[in-house]
Amino acid sequence: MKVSLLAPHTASAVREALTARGWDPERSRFAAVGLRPLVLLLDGVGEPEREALVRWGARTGADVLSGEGWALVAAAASRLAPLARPDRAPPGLESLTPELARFFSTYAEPSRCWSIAGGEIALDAPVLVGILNVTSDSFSDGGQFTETAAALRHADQLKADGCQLIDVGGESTRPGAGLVPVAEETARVVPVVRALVDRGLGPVSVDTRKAEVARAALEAGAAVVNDVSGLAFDPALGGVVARAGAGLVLMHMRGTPDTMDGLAHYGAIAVEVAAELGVAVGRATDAGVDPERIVVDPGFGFAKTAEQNFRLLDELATVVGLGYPVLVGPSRKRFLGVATGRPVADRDRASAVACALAWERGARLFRVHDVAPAREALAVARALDA
Ligand code: PMM
Repeated sequence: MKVSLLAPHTASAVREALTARGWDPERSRFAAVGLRPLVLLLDGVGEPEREALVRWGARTGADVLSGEGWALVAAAASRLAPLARPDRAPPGLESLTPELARFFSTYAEPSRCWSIAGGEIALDAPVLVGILNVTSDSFSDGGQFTETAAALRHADQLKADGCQLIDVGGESTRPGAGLVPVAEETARVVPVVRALVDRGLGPVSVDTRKAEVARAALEAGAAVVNDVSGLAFDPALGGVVARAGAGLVLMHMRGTPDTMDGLAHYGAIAVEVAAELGVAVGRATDAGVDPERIVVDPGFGFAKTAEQNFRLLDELATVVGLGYPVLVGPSRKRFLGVATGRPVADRDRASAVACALAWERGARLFRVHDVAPAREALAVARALDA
C-alpha cells in the first residue's frame, strides 16, 4: 500500500486523481469541489435550531461549536450542502435553508462576468484596473496628472500595460483628507473621462462618493462608479447608478477619510467587514441596482491598521463568500510599507505580490497604479489554476 497526500487547497488535485483512475471529468469535478473543507459561522440562530444542529453534527460527523445565538459548523462542502436544500434539510433546520442556499449557489458557481454600462467584463482571468488620479493631493502620485493631456498619456501607458478598466478619481481619500466641492471634482474628472472615452481607452470608472459628480461622469461616458463609501455618503448615488445601468464598486470603510483612523476597532475583522459590505449591497439593491452590476471591495487602508489589513487579506474568502465579485486595492498602501520598509514610490513589487495572494483567495479585480508588475504576478498566480 502507498499513501499520497493530495493538496487540499485546490480542487484540481482530487479531480485529476479521480479522472486518472477512470472517473468521468464532470463527476470528478463535482466530487472534488464537494470534498473541500468549509467552515461556516451562523449568527442569529435560535435555540431550537442550535440544538438541532448539534444533534445533526453528532449524527453526520460534522463539527458543530455553538453558543447563545450562534453556531460554527465545519465539514466537507458535500456534507454541509444538504442543509441548503429544502427537500433534504434535517428536521428542525428548515429555517436555515434560504440563507445557506444563497451561500451555496454562489460558492458552487461564482459570477463569471460583471455587467457594466454598455457591456460586460469577464472574470475568468484577473482584471486589472488602472488608477488615474486627477487630484492635486493624492498620496501616491500627487498632482502629476492634473492636466488632461498628461492624464491621457498616463492612460495610454496603463492600457499598453494591460489594464481593462481605468478608474478616474478627482478627490483624494488619503487619511485625514477633506471634502472637495462638487463643482471642483466635476471639473477635474469629467474632461478626463470624456477624453478617455473619445480616444477609445474605455471602459472608464469614476471614483467618487457624490451623486452629482457620478451623474456628470456617466453622461460623459463612464461605465462604472467606484464609491469608497459603499453608498453611505450620498443617499442619491445608488439611484444615479441604477438609472444609468452602470457597474458599481462598493468599498468598505467606516466614517469618512478624516474620521476613519479612529474607527479601526474590530473583533473579527473579515466577518465584520463582510457584514458591513452586506449592508452596503442592501443599500444598492434597495436603490434599484441590479446585483449583476455589483462588485465589493474590502477597502484596504480605510479604517484599518496595518495588522488588520494583513488579517483581512489573508481572510479574504469571507468577503468572497458574500457571493459578489471582489475587487482589491492594496496598491502602494501603508501596510505594504510596514511589511517591506519601502517608501510609497517603491511599493509596486509588494503591491503585485498582494494582488497575487488576493487572487488565490478569490479576488478577481485589482486596482493598481503600476499595471505591468501586477499583471505579471497575477499571470503566475493564474497559471496555477488555469
Ligand atoms: N483606494 C483608494 C481610492 N479609491 N477605490 C477602491 N475601490 N478601492 C481602494 O482600495 C481604493 C479606492 C486610495 O488610494 P489612491 O489614492 O492611491 O487611489
